[in-house]
Amino acid sequence: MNEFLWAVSTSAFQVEGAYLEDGKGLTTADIRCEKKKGCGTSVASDSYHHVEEDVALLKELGVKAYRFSISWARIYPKGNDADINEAGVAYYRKLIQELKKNQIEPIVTLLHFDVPMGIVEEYGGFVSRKAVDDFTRYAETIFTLFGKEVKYFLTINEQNVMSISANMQGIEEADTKKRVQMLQTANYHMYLANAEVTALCHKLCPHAIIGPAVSYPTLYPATCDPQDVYAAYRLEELMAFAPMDIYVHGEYPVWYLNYLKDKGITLPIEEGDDEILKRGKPDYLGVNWYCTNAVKAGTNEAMTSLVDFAYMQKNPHLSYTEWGWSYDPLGFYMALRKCYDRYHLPVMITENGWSSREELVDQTVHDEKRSAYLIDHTNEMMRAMQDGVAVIGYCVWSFIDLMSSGDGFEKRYGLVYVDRNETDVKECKRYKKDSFYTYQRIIEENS
Ligand code: BGP
Repeated sequence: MNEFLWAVSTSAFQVEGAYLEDGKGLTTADIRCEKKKGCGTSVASDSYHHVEEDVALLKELGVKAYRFSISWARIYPKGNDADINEAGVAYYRKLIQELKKNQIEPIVTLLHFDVPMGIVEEYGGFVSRKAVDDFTRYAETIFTLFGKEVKYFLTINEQNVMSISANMQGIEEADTKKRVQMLQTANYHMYLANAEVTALCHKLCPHAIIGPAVSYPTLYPATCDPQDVYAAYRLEELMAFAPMDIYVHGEYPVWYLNYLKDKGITLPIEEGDDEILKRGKPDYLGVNWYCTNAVKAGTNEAMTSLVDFAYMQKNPHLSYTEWGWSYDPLGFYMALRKCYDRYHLPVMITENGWSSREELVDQTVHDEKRSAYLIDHTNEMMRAMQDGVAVIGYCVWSFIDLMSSGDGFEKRYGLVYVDRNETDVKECKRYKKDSFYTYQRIIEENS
Protein backbone atom coordinates (compact mmCIF):
# COMPACT_ATOMS: atom_id res chain seq x y z
CA MET A 1 0.00 0.00 0.00
CA ASN A 2 1.21 3.51 -0.81
CA GLU A 3 2.13 5.77 2.05
CA PHE A 4 -0.58 8.27 3.09
CA LEU A 5 0.22 11.61 1.50
CA TRP A 6 0.43 14.20 4.27
CA ALA A 7 0.88 17.27 2.13
CA VAL A 8 0.47 21.00 1.59
CA SER A 9 -0.89 22.91 -1.40
CA THR A 10 -0.28 26.04 -3.44
CA SER A 11 -0.95 27.17 -7.00
CA ALA A 12 1.25 28.91 -9.56
CA PHE A 13 -0.36 32.34 -9.84
CA GLN A 14 -0.80 32.57 -6.08
CA VAL A 15 2.82 31.92 -5.09
CA GLU A 16 5.25 32.13 -7.98
CA GLY A 17 5.42 35.83 -8.86
CA ALA A 18 7.86 36.46 -11.75
CA TYR A 19 4.72 36.79 -13.80
CA LEU A 20 6.51 38.01 -16.91
CA GLU A 21 9.94 36.58 -16.21
CA ASP A 22 11.76 34.08 -18.42
CA GLY A 23 9.20 34.30 -21.20
CA LYS A 24 6.00 33.56 -19.25
CA GLY A 25 2.84 34.91 -20.87
CA LEU A 26 -0.02 36.63 -19.04
CA THR A 27 -2.97 34.59 -17.82
CA THR A 28 -6.56 35.28 -16.87
CA ALA A 29 -5.44 34.97 -13.21
CA ASP A 30 -2.87 37.77 -13.65
CA ILE A 31 -5.50 40.08 -15.14
CA ARG A 32 -8.22 39.13 -12.62
CA CYS A 33 -6.04 39.63 -9.52
CA GLU A 34 -4.67 42.94 -10.76
CA LYS A 35 -8.18 44.28 -11.39
CA LYS A 36 -9.57 42.95 -8.17
CA LYS A 37 -7.05 43.95 -5.55
CA GLY A 38 -4.32 45.86 -7.27
CA CYS A 39 -1.56 43.96 -5.49
CA GLY A 40 -1.48 41.47 -8.36
CA THR A 41 0.48 38.35 -9.14
CA SER A 42 3.72 40.03 -10.23
CA VAL A 43 5.55 39.04 -7.04
CA ALA A 44 2.99 36.98 -5.07
CA SER A 45 5.08 34.98 -2.54
CA ASP A 46 8.10 35.10 -4.83
CA SER A 47 8.37 31.30 -4.88
CA TYR A 48 9.97 31.50 -8.32
CA HIS A 49 13.10 32.75 -6.58
CA HIS A 50 12.86 30.65 -3.39
CA VAL A 51 12.88 27.06 -4.65
CA GLU A 52 15.62 25.65 -2.42
CA GLU A 53 14.48 27.53 0.68
CA ASP A 54 10.85 26.48 0.22
CA VAL A 55 11.70 22.82 -0.34
CA ALA A 56 13.90 22.90 2.79
CA LEU A 57 10.86 24.17 4.72
CA LEU A 58 8.72 21.38 3.27
CA LYS A 59 11.34 18.87 4.35
CA GLU A 60 11.42 20.29 7.88
CA LEU A 61 7.63 20.22 8.01
CA GLY A 62 7.80 16.51 7.26
CA VAL A 63 5.31 16.38 4.38
CA LYS A 64 5.32 13.38 2.10
CA ALA A 65 4.00 15.37 -0.87
CA TYR A 66 3.64 18.90 -2.21
CA ARG A 67 0.74 19.97 -4.40
CA PHE A 68 1.54 22.83 -6.79
CA SER A 69 0.34 23.81 -10.23
CA ILE A 70 2.23 24.31 -13.45
CA SER A 71 1.43 27.54 -15.22
CA TRP A 72 0.45 26.66 -18.78
CA ALA A 73 1.72 30.11 -19.87
CA ARG A 74 5.22 29.35 -18.57
CA ILE A 75 5.39 26.34 -20.86
CA TYR A 76 3.53 27.85 -23.83
CA PRO A 77 3.40 31.64 -23.22
CA LYS A 78 0.36 32.19 -25.44
CA GLY A 79 -1.11 28.77 -24.75
CA ASN A 80 -0.59 27.50 -28.30
CA ASP A 81 2.92 28.57 -29.34
CA ALA A 82 4.83 26.42 -31.78
CA ASP A 83 7.79 26.13 -29.42
CA ILE A 84 8.13 25.22 -25.77
CA ASN A 85 9.46 27.94 -23.44
CA GLU A 86 12.55 26.15 -22.15
CA ALA A 87 13.11 28.61 -19.28
CA GLY A 88 9.66 27.77 -17.90
CA VAL A 89 10.39 24.06 -18.19
CA ALA A 90 13.68 24.59 -16.35
CA TYR A 91 11.89 26.16 -13.38
CA TYR A 92 9.53 23.20 -12.90
CA ARG A 93 12.33 20.71 -13.55
CA LYS A 94 14.35 22.30 -10.79
CA LEU A 95 11.37 22.29 -8.40
CA ILE A 96 10.52 18.64 -9.12
CA GLN A 97 14.16 17.53 -8.82
CA GLU A 98 14.54 19.36 -5.53
CA LEU A 99 11.38 17.71 -4.18
CA LYS A 100 12.44 14.23 -5.29
CA LYS A 101 15.89 14.73 -3.80
CA ASN A 102 14.12 15.34 -0.47
CA GLN A 103 11.74 12.36 -0.83
CA ILE A 104 8.71 14.61 -1.36
CA GLU A 105 6.21 13.47 -4.00
CA PRO A 106 5.08 16.19 -6.42
CA ILE A 107 1.30 16.41 -6.90
CA VAL A 108 0.96 18.41 -10.10
CA THR A 109 -2.16 20.38 -11.07
CA LEU A 110 -2.24 21.14 -14.79
CA LEU A 111 -4.59 24.13 -14.66
CA HIS A 112 -5.37 26.22 -11.60
CA PHE A 113 -7.49 29.22 -12.72
CA ASP A 114 -4.78 30.56 -15.09
CA VAL A 115 -5.78 30.29 -18.74
CA PRO A 116 -3.16 31.89 -21.04
CA MET A 117 -4.38 35.28 -22.30
CA GLY A 118 -2.87 34.48 -25.72
CA ILE A 119 -5.59 31.95 -26.53
CA VAL A 120 -8.24 34.06 -24.78
CA GLU A 121 -7.43 36.99 -27.07
CA GLU A 122 -7.03 34.83 -30.15
CA TYR A 123 -10.17 32.73 -29.94
CA GLY A 124 -11.88 33.18 -26.55
CA GLY A 125 -10.09 30.48 -24.55
CA PHE A 126 -12.32 27.59 -23.49
CA VAL A 127 -15.36 29.21 -25.10
CA SER A 128 -13.83 27.78 -28.26
CA ARG A 129 -13.32 24.08 -28.83
CA LYS A 130 -9.80 24.88 -30.01
CA ALA A 131 -8.76 25.17 -26.36
CA VAL A 132 -9.44 21.45 -25.89
CA ASP A 133 -6.68 20.61 -28.36
CA ASP A 134 -4.31 23.23 -27.01
CA PHE A 135 -4.80 22.13 -23.42
CA THR A 136 -4.32 18.49 -24.43
CA ARG A 137 -1.11 19.38 -26.26
CA TYR A 138 0.17 21.26 -23.21
CA ALA A 139 -0.71 18.30 -20.97
CA GLU A 140 1.06 15.94 -23.36
CA THR A 141 4.17 18.10 -23.06
CA ILE A 142 4.01 17.89 -19.24
CA PHE A 143 3.44 14.12 -19.26
CA THR A 144 6.36 13.67 -21.63
CA LEU A 145 8.68 15.98 -19.70
CA PHE A 146 7.81 14.99 -16.14
CA GLY A 147 5.77 11.81 -16.39
CA LYS A 148 8.61 9.67 -15.08
CA GLU A 149 9.03 11.65 -11.85
CA VAL A 150 5.42 12.56 -11.11
CA LYS A 151 3.02 9.93 -9.76
CA TYR A 152 0.06 12.20 -8.96
CA PHE A 153 -1.59 14.53 -11.45
CA LEU A 154 -4.65 16.74 -11.14
CA THR A 155 -6.32 17.91 -14.35
CA ILE A 156 -8.27 21.12 -13.69
CA ASN A 157 -8.68 22.85 -10.34
CA GLU A 158 -12.27 23.76 -9.49
CA GLN A 159 -13.80 23.69 -12.94
CA ASN A 160 -17.07 24.04 -11.02
CA VAL A 161 -15.93 27.46 -9.79
CA MET A 162 -14.56 28.45 -13.20
CA SER A 163 -17.94 27.57 -14.69
CA ILE A 164 -19.57 30.45 -12.84
CA SER A 165 -16.72 32.97 -13.02
CA ALA A 166 -16.49 34.96 -16.25
CA ASN A 167 -13.22 36.65 -15.34
CA MET A 168 -11.49 33.32 -14.62
CA GLN A 169 -12.26 32.40 -18.22
CA GLY A 170 -11.43 35.86 -19.58
CA ILE A 171 -15.05 36.38 -20.68
CA GLU A 172 -16.09 40.02 -20.97
CA GLU A 173 -19.74 39.90 -21.96
CA ALA A 174 -22.12 42.38 -20.35
CA ASP A 175 -25.33 40.64 -21.37
CA THR A 176 -26.15 38.13 -18.62
CA LYS A 177 -27.89 35.58 -20.79
CA LYS A 178 -25.07 35.54 -23.33
CA ARG A 179 -22.45 35.40 -20.57
CA VAL A 180 -24.06 32.40 -18.87
CA GLN A 181 -24.27 30.65 -22.25
CA MET A 182 -20.57 31.34 -22.90
CA LEU A 183 -19.65 30.01 -19.46
CA GLN A 184 -21.57 26.79 -20.03
CA THR A 185 -20.01 26.39 -23.47
CA ALA A 186 -16.56 26.80 -21.89
CA ASN A 187 -17.57 24.37 -19.14
CA TYR A 188 -18.57 21.73 -21.70
CA HIS A 189 -15.24 22.12 -23.48
CA MET A 190 -13.41 21.75 -20.18
CA TYR A 191 -15.17 18.44 -19.52
CA LEU A 192 -13.93 17.27 -22.92
CA ALA A 193 -10.44 18.56 -22.15
CA ASN A 194 -10.48 16.88 -18.75
CA ALA A 195 -11.43 13.53 -20.31
CA GLU A 196 -8.88 13.79 -23.14
CA VAL A 197 -6.08 14.61 -20.75
CA THR A 198 -7.04 11.88 -18.29
CA ALA A 199 -7.01 9.28 -21.06
CA LEU A 200 -3.69 10.61 -22.33
CA CYS A 201 -2.13 10.36 -18.89
CA HIS A 202 -3.24 6.74 -18.63
CA LYS A 203 -1.55 6.07 -21.96
CA LEU A 204 1.68 8.00 -21.45
CA CYS A 205 2.20 7.60 -17.69
CA PRO A 206 0.79 4.19 -16.75
CA HIS A 207 2.40 4.33 -13.29
CA ALA A 208 0.71 7.68 -12.44
CA ILE A 209 -2.80 8.42 -11.25
CA ILE A 210 -4.89 11.42 -12.27
CA GLY A 211 -8.13 13.10 -11.25
CA PRO A 212 -9.88 16.48 -11.15
CA ALA A 213 -9.98 18.79 -8.09
CA VAL A 214 -13.52 19.83 -7.26
CA SER A 215 -14.70 22.57 -4.91
CA TYR A 216 -17.19 21.02 -2.51
CA PRO A 217 -18.69 23.26 0.16
CA THR A 218 -21.18 20.97 1.90
CA LEU A 219 -24.65 22.50 2.04
CA TYR A 220 -27.20 22.27 4.85
CA PRO A 221 -30.81 23.35 4.66
CA ALA A 222 -31.22 26.54 6.72
CA THR A 223 -34.41 25.07 8.25
CA CYS A 224 -36.35 21.80 8.03
CA ASP A 225 -38.93 23.46 5.77
CA PRO A 226 -39.01 21.03 2.81
CA GLN A 227 -38.52 24.02 0.49
CA ASP A 228 -35.17 24.74 2.17
CA VAL A 229 -34.21 21.06 2.31
CA TYR A 230 -34.96 20.74 -1.40
CA ALA A 231 -33.09 23.97 -2.23
CA ALA A 232 -29.98 22.76 -0.35
CA TYR A 233 -30.18 19.36 -2.03
CA ARG A 234 -30.59 20.86 -5.51
CA LEU A 235 -27.83 23.40 -5.04
CA GLU A 236 -25.34 20.82 -3.79
CA GLU A 237 -26.22 18.58 -6.74
CA LEU A 238 -25.83 21.47 -9.17
CA MET A 239 -22.59 22.92 -7.82
CA ALA A 240 -20.68 19.82 -6.76
CA PHE A 241 -22.24 16.50 -7.72
CA ALA A 242 -23.18 17.25 -11.33
CA PRO A 243 -19.49 17.96 -12.09
CA MET A 244 -18.32 14.87 -10.20
CA ASP A 245 -20.98 12.73 -11.95
CA ILE A 246 -19.78 13.96 -15.35
CA TYR A 247 -16.13 13.23 -14.53
CA VAL A 248 -16.86 9.78 -13.12
CA HIS A 249 -19.69 8.56 -15.35
CA GLY A 250 -18.69 10.42 -18.51
CA GLU A 251 -22.13 11.88 -19.16
CA TYR A 252 -24.30 14.81 -18.11
CA PRO A 253 -27.03 13.62 -15.67
CA VAL A 254 -30.53 13.85 -17.17
CA TRP A 255 -31.84 16.21 -14.48
CA TYR A 256 -28.89 18.54 -15.19
CA LEU A 257 -29.54 18.53 -18.94
CA ASN A 258 -33.18 19.39 -18.18
CA TYR A 259 -32.09 22.17 -15.87
CA LEU A 260 -29.81 23.72 -18.50
CA LYS A 261 -32.52 23.38 -21.16
CA ASP A 262 -35.01 25.19 -18.91
CA LYS A 263 -32.50 28.00 -18.60
CA GLY A 264 -32.26 28.22 -22.40
CA ILE A 265 -28.69 26.94 -22.50
CA THR A 266 -27.47 24.80 -25.36
CA LEU A 267 -24.37 22.64 -25.27
CA PRO A 268 -21.98 22.58 -28.26
CA ILE A 269 -22.19 18.79 -28.60
CA GLU A 270 -20.52 17.20 -31.62
CA GLU A 271 -20.63 13.65 -32.87
CA GLY A 272 -18.29 11.40 -30.93
CA ASP A 273 -18.30 13.54 -27.79
CA ASP A 274 -20.07 10.80 -25.81
CA GLU A 275 -17.06 8.57 -26.32
CA ILE A 276 -14.59 11.32 -25.43
CA LEU A 277 -16.37 12.04 -22.15
CA LYS A 278 -16.42 8.35 -21.26
CA ARG A 279 -12.78 7.87 -22.18
CA GLY A 280 -11.23 9.61 -19.20
CA LYS A 281 -12.48 8.12 -15.97
CA PRO A 282 -10.51 9.59 -13.04
CA ASP A 283 -8.45 7.35 -10.76
CA TYR A 284 -9.33 9.47 -7.74
CA LEU A 285 -11.25 12.59 -6.80
CA GLY A 286 -9.45 15.67 -5.57
CA VAL A 287 -11.73 17.50 -3.15
CA ASN A 288 -11.15 21.10 -2.06
CA TRP A 289 -13.08 21.45 1.17
CA TYR A 290 -13.16 24.41 3.56
CA CYS A 291 -16.59 24.90 5.10
CA THR A 292 -20.33 24.33 5.07
CA ASN A 293 -23.09 26.75 4.14
CA ALA A 294 -26.75 27.00 5.06
CA VAL A 295 -29.20 27.30 2.19
CA LYS A 296 -32.56 29.04 2.01
CA ALA A 297 -35.08 28.64 -0.78
CA GLY A 298 -35.76 31.86 -2.69
CA THR A 299 -33.83 34.39 -4.70
CA ASN A 300 -30.99 36.68 -3.85
CA GLU A 301 -29.00 39.11 -5.99
CA ALA A 302 -25.67 37.59 -5.00
CA MET A 303 -26.35 34.22 -6.61
CA THR A 304 -25.31 33.54 -10.18
CA SER A 305 -27.98 33.85 -12.80
CA LEU A 306 -27.77 30.10 -13.30
CA VAL A 307 -29.10 29.62 -9.79
CA ASP A 308 -32.37 31.38 -9.13
CA PHE A 309 -33.92 29.15 -6.49
CA ALA A 310 -31.63 29.36 -3.45
CA TYR A 311 -29.21 31.54 -1.52
CA MET A 312 -26.76 31.08 1.35
CA GLN A 313 -27.24 32.18 4.94
CA LYS A 314 -25.00 32.26 7.99
CA ASN A 315 -25.35 29.24 10.23
CA PRO A 316 -25.89 30.50 13.80
CA HIS A 317 -24.30 27.33 15.23
CA LEU A 318 -20.88 27.92 13.66
CA SER A 319 -18.01 30.38 13.94
CA TYR A 320 -16.70 32.11 10.82
CA THR A 321 -13.57 33.66 9.31
CA GLU A 322 -13.72 37.39 8.63
CA TRP A 323 -14.61 36.46 5.07
CA GLY A 324 -17.59 34.33 6.08
CA TRP A 325 -16.12 30.81 5.81
CA SER A 326 -17.40 28.54 8.56
CA TYR A 327 -15.54 26.24 10.98
CA ASP A 328 -17.27 22.89 10.79
CA PRO A 329 -15.25 19.66 11.14
CA LEU A 330 -18.40 17.52 11.29
CA GLY A 331 -19.34 18.89 7.89
CA PHE A 332 -15.97 17.63 6.66
CA TYR A 333 -16.71 14.11 7.90
CA MET A 334 -20.06 14.14 6.12
CA ALA A 335 -18.52 15.49 2.92
CA LEU A 336 -16.01 12.64 2.82
CA ARG A 337 -18.69 10.05 3.46
CA LYS A 338 -20.97 11.51 0.78
CA CYS A 339 -18.26 11.60 -1.89
CA TYR A 340 -17.05 8.11 -1.18
CA ASP A 341 -20.49 6.55 -0.81
CA ARG A 342 -21.51 8.03 -4.15
CA TYR A 343 -18.46 7.12 -6.27
CA HIS A 344 -16.37 4.57 -4.39
CA LEU A 345 -13.28 6.28 -5.75
CA PRO A 346 -10.28 7.16 -3.58
CA VAL A 347 -10.40 10.74 -2.35
CA MET A 348 -7.52 13.16 -1.98
CA ILE A 349 -8.21 16.25 0.11
CA THR A 350 -6.49 18.67 -2.23
CA GLU A 351 -7.28 21.77 -0.14
CA ASN A 352 -8.36 22.36 3.46
CA GLY A 353 -7.42 25.33 5.61
CA TRP A 354 -8.27 28.42 7.63
CA SER A 355 -7.74 32.06 6.67
CA SER A 356 -7.12 35.10 8.85
CA ARG A 357 -5.48 38.53 8.91
CA GLU A 358 -2.11 38.15 10.60
CA GLU A 359 0.94 40.10 11.63
CA LEU A 360 4.41 39.00 12.51
CA VAL A 361 5.22 39.33 16.22
CA ASP A 362 8.67 38.29 17.44
CA GLN A 363 9.38 36.52 14.17
CA THR A 364 6.30 34.28 14.35
CA VAL A 365 2.51 34.18 14.29
CA HIS A 366 0.42 32.56 17.05
CA ASP A 367 -2.34 31.20 14.84
CA GLU A 368 -4.20 29.06 17.39
CA LYS A 369 -7.40 28.91 15.40
CA ARG A 370 -5.61 27.49 12.36
CA SER A 371 -3.90 24.87 14.55
CA ALA A 372 -7.26 23.90 16.07
CA TYR A 373 -8.81 23.74 12.59
CA LEU A 374 -6.10 21.36 11.37
CA ILE A 375 -6.39 19.10 14.42
CA ASP A 376 -10.20 18.96 14.28
CA HIS A 377 -10.37 18.40 10.53
CA THR A 378 -7.67 15.73 10.36
CA ASN A 379 -9.38 13.95 13.27
CA GLU A 380 -12.67 13.92 11.37
CA MET A 381 -10.85 12.74 8.24
CA MET A 382 -9.33 9.84 10.17
CA ARG A 383 -12.72 8.97 11.63
CA ALA A 384 -14.13 8.87 8.09
CA MET A 385 -11.24 6.60 7.07
CA GLN A 386 -12.00 4.27 9.97
CA ASP A 387 -15.57 4.22 8.68
CA GLY A 388 -14.36 2.99 5.31
CA VAL A 389 -13.61 6.10 3.22
CA ALA A 390 -10.48 5.61 1.11
CA VAL A 391 -8.57 8.86 1.60
CA ILE A 392 -5.14 8.79 -0.04
CA GLY A 393 -3.86 12.22 0.96
CA TYR A 394 -4.52 15.45 2.79
CA CYS A 395 -3.14 18.78 1.54
CA VAL A 396 -3.31 21.82 3.80
CA TRP A 397 -4.18 25.03 1.99
CA SER A 398 -1.74 26.58 2.12
CA PHE A 399 1.94 25.82 2.57
CA ILE A 400 2.99 29.48 2.70
CA ASP A 401 0.99 32.71 2.73
CA LEU A 402 -0.10 33.48 -0.80
CA MET A 403 -2.33 35.68 -2.90
CA SER A 404 -5.84 34.66 -1.99
CA SER A 405 -7.80 33.88 -5.12
CA GLY A 406 -10.52 36.37 -4.22
CA ASP A 407 -9.08 38.66 -1.53
CA GLY A 408 -5.47 39.61 -2.16
CA PHE A 409 -2.65 39.16 0.32
CA GLU A 410 -4.35 40.25 3.53
CA LYS A 411 -6.27 36.96 3.69
CA ARG A 412 -3.58 34.54 4.87
CA TYR A 413 -3.78 30.75 4.86
CA GLY A 414 -0.14 29.71 5.25
CA LEU A 415 1.67 27.55 7.78
CA VAL A 416 4.57 29.83 6.91
CA TYR A 417 4.27 33.61 7.10
CA VAL A 418 5.49 35.53 4.05
CA ASP A 419 6.64 39.00 4.99
CA ARG A 420 4.90 41.29 2.55
CA ASN A 421 1.59 43.11 2.49
CA GLU A 422 -0.92 44.41 0.00
CA THR A 423 1.17 47.41 -1.07
CA ASP A 424 4.75 46.60 -0.08
CA VAL A 425 6.26 43.33 -1.31
CA LYS A 426 9.42 43.78 0.81
CA GLU A 427 11.68 40.70 0.53
CA CYS A 428 9.01 38.04 1.07
CA LYS A 429 11.00 36.52 3.93
CA ARG A 430 9.59 33.30 5.37
CA TYR A 431 8.75 32.74 9.08
CA LYS A 432 7.25 29.56 10.53
CA LYS A 433 3.92 30.10 12.31
CA ASP A 434 2.76 28.03 15.31
CA SER A 435 0.54 26.00 12.96
CA PHE A 436 3.68 24.83 11.13
CA TYR A 437 4.67 22.91 14.26
CA THR A 438 1.10 21.71 14.86
CA TYR A 439 0.95 20.16 11.41
CA GLN A 440 4.47 18.75 11.82
CA ARG A 441 3.23 16.98 14.98
CA ILE A 442 0.07 15.73 13.27
CA ILE A 443 2.23 14.17 10.55
CA GLU A 444 4.70 12.64 13.01
CA GLU A 445 1.99 11.13 15.18
CA ASN A 446 -0.03 9.68 12.34
CA SER A 447 2.47 8.62 9.71
C1 BGP B 1 -9.98 27.51 -3.80
C2 BGP B 1 -8.87 27.67 -4.78
C3 BGP B 1 -7.59 28.17 -4.21
C4 BGP B 1 -7.71 29.08 -3.02
C5 BGP B 1 -8.83 28.72 -2.07
C6 BGP B 1 -9.21 29.79 -1.08
O1 BGP B 1 -11.16 27.85 -4.44
O2 BGP B 1 -8.60 26.47 -5.45
O3 BGP B 1 -6.83 28.69 -5.26
O4 BGP B 1 -7.59 30.38 -3.33
O5 BGP B 1 -10.01 28.34 -2.71
O6 BGP B 1 -9.97 30.79 -1.70
P1 BGP B 1 -9.68 32.31 -1.46
O7 BGP B 1 -8.26 32.51 -1.83
O8 BGP B 1 -10.61 33.07 -2.33
O9 BGP B 1 -9.93 32.53 -0.02
